[in-house]
Amino acid sequence: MPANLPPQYSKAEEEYRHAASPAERLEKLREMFRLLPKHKGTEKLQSDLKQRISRLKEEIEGAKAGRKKGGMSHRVPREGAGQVVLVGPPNAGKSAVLAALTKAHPQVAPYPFTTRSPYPGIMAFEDVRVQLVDLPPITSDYLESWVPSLVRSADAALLVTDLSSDDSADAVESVLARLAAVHTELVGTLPFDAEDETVLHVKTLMVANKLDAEGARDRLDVLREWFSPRFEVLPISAEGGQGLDALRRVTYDLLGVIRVYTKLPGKPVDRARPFTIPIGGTVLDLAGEIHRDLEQMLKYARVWGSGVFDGQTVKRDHELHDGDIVELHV
Ligand SMILES: Nc1nc2c(ncn2[C@@H]2O[C@H](COP(=O)(O)OP(=O)(O)OP(=O)(O)O)[C@@H](O)[C@H]2O)c(=O)[nH]1
Ligand SMILES: [Mg+2]
Repeated sequence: MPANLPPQYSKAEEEYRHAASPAERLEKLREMFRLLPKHKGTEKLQSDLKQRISRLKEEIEGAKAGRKKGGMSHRVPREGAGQVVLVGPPNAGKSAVLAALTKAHPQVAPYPFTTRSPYPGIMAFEDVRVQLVDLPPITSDYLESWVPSLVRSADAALLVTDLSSDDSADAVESVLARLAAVHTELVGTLPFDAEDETVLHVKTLMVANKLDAEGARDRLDVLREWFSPRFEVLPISAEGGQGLDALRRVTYDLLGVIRVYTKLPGKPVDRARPFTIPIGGTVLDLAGEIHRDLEQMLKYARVWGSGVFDGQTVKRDHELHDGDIVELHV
């Protein structure tokens, strides 16, 4: 990639990689093309972008034609502190995991290919809410066309595997390969510096389900041997209940956020509803999370919590910590 691309281009590219729908991706690709300086050094990139734009246009037109025949939209509006998708091979217990962690009632059945459309539910973890989205299974020859964009726009993924089956390592490799083929890589740890800009990495935890099944412990050892250190493997039983508390916590941890409580001057803290911001986020990030205008108006804040004395006055760029209480002054 040429080093002299304007920052607006990189911003559009970042937005492209996180776009939730093909239409949004197309808009971002066009913006990237517009922002790309047109000279000899970018010729390859220009032609590459043009190709991607025309391919995506075809894809969208094809999907529109399909929808007229009775298809439906599969977007899932985000809710809570973050969105986590459930992916995996057929019959692994993805829907059972959703049913165990939330109040949702997806169909759970003893045969593969039960789930056909995205099914959301809200998981409570302490005082935060995390949205889980159950998805249809993925195999080497089955991947619903809309699944990759939902995986790409999620904040993290749970890769559910089946400890009652001897084929689960192979089945998981098929899931990973199928998603990788559409530039979507599930990874245990996000790369510090992505080599290939077209690939989107999604932070993922492997959830080894059906720990209650006969022979599950031995299969768990095999899975750990096979997939570590690529993924952390958490054994659970969605139906027996083992490991579910741990799963709630690590699912929240996957989001990489902290909880911050706000208060008005002279009033007690509002404990009912924490705001969540990315780890490393500042007072300004919190203001932006509350309201866009607040970001502009914010002058300073007072903080009760880590690394400050009670009620210390801090600047807009002060880094917040989990559990901090913040009073914003405009
Ligand atoms: N023994 C045991 N069986 C489980 C557990 N979780 C799910 N199952 C069973 O596994 C089967 C598949 O469960 P589902 O939740 O429908 O699996 P899925 O991954 O959503 O399947 P698809 O939607 O077809 O991809 C059902 O018969 C469940 O009862 C578990 O923790 N232990
Ligand atoms: Mg299912």
